[in-house]
Amino acid sequence: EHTSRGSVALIGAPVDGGAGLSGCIMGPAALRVAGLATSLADLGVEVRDLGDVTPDQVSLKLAGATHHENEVAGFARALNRQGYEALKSGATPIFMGGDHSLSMGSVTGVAKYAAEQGKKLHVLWLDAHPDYNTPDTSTSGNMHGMSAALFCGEPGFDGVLDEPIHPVDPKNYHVFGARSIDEDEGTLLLKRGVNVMDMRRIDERGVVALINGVLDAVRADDAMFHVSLDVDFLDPQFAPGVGTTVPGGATYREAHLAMEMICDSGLMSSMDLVELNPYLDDRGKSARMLVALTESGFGRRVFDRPTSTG
Ligand code: 6HN
Ligand code: MN
Ligand code: MN
Ligand code: MN
Repeated sequence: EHTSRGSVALIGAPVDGGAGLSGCIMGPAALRVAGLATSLADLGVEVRDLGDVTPDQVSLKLAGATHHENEVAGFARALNRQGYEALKSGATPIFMGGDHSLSMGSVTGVAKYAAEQGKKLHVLWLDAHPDYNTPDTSTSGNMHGMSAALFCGEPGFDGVLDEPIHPVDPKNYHVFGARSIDEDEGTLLLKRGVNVMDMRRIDERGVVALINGVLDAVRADDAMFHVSLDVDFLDPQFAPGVGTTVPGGATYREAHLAMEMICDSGLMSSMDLVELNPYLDDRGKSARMLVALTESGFGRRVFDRPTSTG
């Protein structure tokens, strides 16, 4: 009872310049080697691999010490178009990163499609970080820490996309697993009313109550639902192949439970798999983890049971 959309479209996004460390360029290749397409096919999902996108040529200068804006913007523009087209064709796009700056393209493309359908878009961000810096608040200049600020319509990103965006309402931006938030970033998140579920809240309330809260909000709005999975959502012991490890992350079961509940809801309409850095990985461990979590999001279960809500 996974997503009602017909098929999955895999879209490779080997963008690397948004992260502080290089290596995410190999992410899409590692996800293919780890068997993402065949794993989904084995679950009865129809899969098309559209290959890696070719970034647009862009010439742009953002404020402050922002790095690699042309590479990031080039991928964002191409991914925006591909994601929009994939949804229009009836498929569920899965964007294979690449660093998290790719969501500047994936989410804005999905938002464009949602707006055309007269629908709102909710975004669930499974990540150690909220990625809500602007070129003004960022202390690193790394654009993978800015993607959500862009798609929620914060200022400072003029010229990254080549058309006006349909901003996600910050109240419909749900961060799950946060445990590293920059000072000015935190101030902005509070001001905008973003739904930040940090690790302490997950410890206190548990995955089930919090994820059900998100799913209820999506249902109440009859909205589209994008899930963005950053490798560093997981505790580094389960997924070391990422440049921005932070201790105290989601366990193997917490992460799977979240994906299983998302699957049962039937609500997910698009997904990102980001920040996989195969150069830093331990014999494919993190790539396999992303594949396994995607399987849980598309119907893999240990045991069938009469009700899906347990
Ligand atoms: N990510 N907040 C830090 C920064 O540089 O802005 C870390 C960003 C991490 C990015 O998780 O995709
Ligand atoms: Mn620059
Ligand atoms: Mn991230
Ligand atoms: Mn992160």
